[in-house]
Amino acid sequence: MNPFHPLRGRRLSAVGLLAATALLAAGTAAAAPDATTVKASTLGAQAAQSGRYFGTAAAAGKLGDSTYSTILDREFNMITPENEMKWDTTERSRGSFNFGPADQIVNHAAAHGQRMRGHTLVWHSQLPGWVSSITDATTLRSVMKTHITTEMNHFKGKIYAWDVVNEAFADGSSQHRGSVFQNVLGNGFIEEAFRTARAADPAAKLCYNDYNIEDWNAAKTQGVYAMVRDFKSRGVPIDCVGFQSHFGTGGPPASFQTTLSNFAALGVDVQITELDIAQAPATAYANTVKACMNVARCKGITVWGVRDSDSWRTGQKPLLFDNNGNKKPAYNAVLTALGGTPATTARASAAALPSSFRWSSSGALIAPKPDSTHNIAGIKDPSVVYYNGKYHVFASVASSSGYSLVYLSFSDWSQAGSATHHYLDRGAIGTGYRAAPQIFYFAPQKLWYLVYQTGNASYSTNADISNPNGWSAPRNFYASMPDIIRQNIGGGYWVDMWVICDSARCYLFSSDDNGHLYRSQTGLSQFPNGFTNTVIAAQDSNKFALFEASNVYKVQGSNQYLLIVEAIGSDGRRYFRSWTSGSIAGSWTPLAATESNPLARATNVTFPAGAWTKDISHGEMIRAGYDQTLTIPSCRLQYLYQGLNPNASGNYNTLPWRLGLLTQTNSTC
Ligand code: G2I
Repeated sequence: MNPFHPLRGRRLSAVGLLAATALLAAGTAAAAPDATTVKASTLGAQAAQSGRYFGTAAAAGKLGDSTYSTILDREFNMITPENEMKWDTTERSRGSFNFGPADQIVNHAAAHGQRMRGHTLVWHSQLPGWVSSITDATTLRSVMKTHITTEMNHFKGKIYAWDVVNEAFADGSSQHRGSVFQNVLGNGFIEEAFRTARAADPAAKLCYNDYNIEDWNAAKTQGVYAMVRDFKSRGVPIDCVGFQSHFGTGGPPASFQTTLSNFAALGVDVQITELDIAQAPATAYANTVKACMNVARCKGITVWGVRDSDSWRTGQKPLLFDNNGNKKPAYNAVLTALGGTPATTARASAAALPSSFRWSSSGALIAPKPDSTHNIAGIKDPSVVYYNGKYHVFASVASSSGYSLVYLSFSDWSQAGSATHHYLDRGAIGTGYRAAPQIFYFAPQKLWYLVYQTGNASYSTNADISNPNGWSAPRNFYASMPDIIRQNIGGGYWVDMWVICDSARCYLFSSDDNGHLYRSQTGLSQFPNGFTNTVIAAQDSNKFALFEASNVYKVQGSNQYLLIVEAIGSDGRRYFRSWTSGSIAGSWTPLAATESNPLARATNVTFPAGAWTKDISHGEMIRAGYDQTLTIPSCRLQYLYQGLNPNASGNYNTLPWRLGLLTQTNSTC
């Protein structure tokens, strides 16, 4: 953001304004992606294009294996812990809970924007002896209730769907199998488990999960179907059925799609939850995926492991990646069946993002809260992460005497307006010019970073994002303004510092209110030190077309980065332009980059709660994770922005900026 410049009321001529736009392009620029033909090049991103997910089972002990985690984070946007949420890990002895291994996976998923399936709460297998030896119904009922409630409470808000009961039906039969739950509690134990689960976490989807229920003609399938039909007719809470899909070389039975659609017709989602196929024939995998794609309520597919060497049936080589992490023929068959293009022929610019956008805006959700020492007129430049069940918002607060920073947190946007505002100048960050914050978790150091402008590019760190007093005193990224900025800044201001990292480097972007976007870099292991090699990443001869407030993000499940930059339109109003690139330091290809096809401008935003602003100005996307990779989802984007009463005028620093939330309305998921 521009702290000093009184640009309001300025009207610019549209003629020739954007025609003059020319971004620096290093290397060959790809053609602009066409939203109607572009295909994604990873399983998760491709599944997302039809509103589905593509997941895998993962093991906590393998997250440190970089081949494994690279594939995990590139390809999959749903994770099921392979063993870590099972009873023999989570409650090995009565009342003594251990969520450590599962937390590792949940934290990894949160940091990488992946959703989670919870597996599993009530299962006859991997059950500690102290449970299976219970003979008294009152005790077992109480033990089961405590187990479900404690585990679901621990992971509340972090699990998309729970396998509440697993494998309760007998092989080759339509009856329940024998188990301590069946034998001691009787047929009603499944219903009891589901009712307990709904009470524990009403937001999670509750699934019944089993194997050998894929063939519509099998007695076991009919038994589970009758149970789900009965539950739905009596209002027993059940939302989904998981078909494990551990197949032999022939793949799914011919009736699999019929089975999926018949269950879906009962009013539940269906999911393929543990897919693996002996020898991984490409056709068998493709047939499985097609069965899901042809059923609207088939919400996603999870394979049971990453590489063949990770599989519980490793000798049968049943997965999509070989022991070295190479894609097998079945991988391309799956990507194609999901509607994608195999990576060998995919275009470098493949993106899940559309090339035009439409949004709906909230009303003004967050207004300044002046106090006796903060005579604040506007709240601006928000940065936001969703972490630990809360939105954490950092913003500039502006008054006639200058700028400082504020922090607030809330669990739901409906509570944003009532959240307490903590002024960060009360702590070590101190008073004076501090503005335009950016928040992220730097995973390699297990530290939160707050990056902001002070005249230099500065940062503070904190081990606990929720503690406003925990921030360190400001330090600078640069000894002084880099020469290239000094030479190009003209009459502008050095503003809006923005850090993003890939697996090797961190990059620091900044703007100069004079038509230049700068980029410096340092090694991931050197961060926050060593920013050097400052270059002009993008420029425009019309400074208003490439003004300030740039953000750069990784698009989840794709090889794409998104750049957005705030511009001042021919009507004098703020709006955003966008570009994509295959790498952070690469060339930027226009996506929605004009006044008539903007990323976000008052002209492509509807205001159901009233058109409270004509400016869509400095803000931040709601990210899929919270770490230094700044990953955003590829669909249903949300952008927290600053807006302004169109009739406001006067000193730029005392304008009544408020924060509102845009939600994308033209995504396909
Ligand atoms: O059996 C295949 C799957 C069938 N449906 C339910 C799933 O939860 C089940 O997964 C497998 C895991 O893939 C295995 O990894 O469940 C097995 C246990 O029933 C898991 O095996 C266990 C071994 O039995 C343990 O000895 C071992 O310590 O894996 C553990 C961790 O490697």
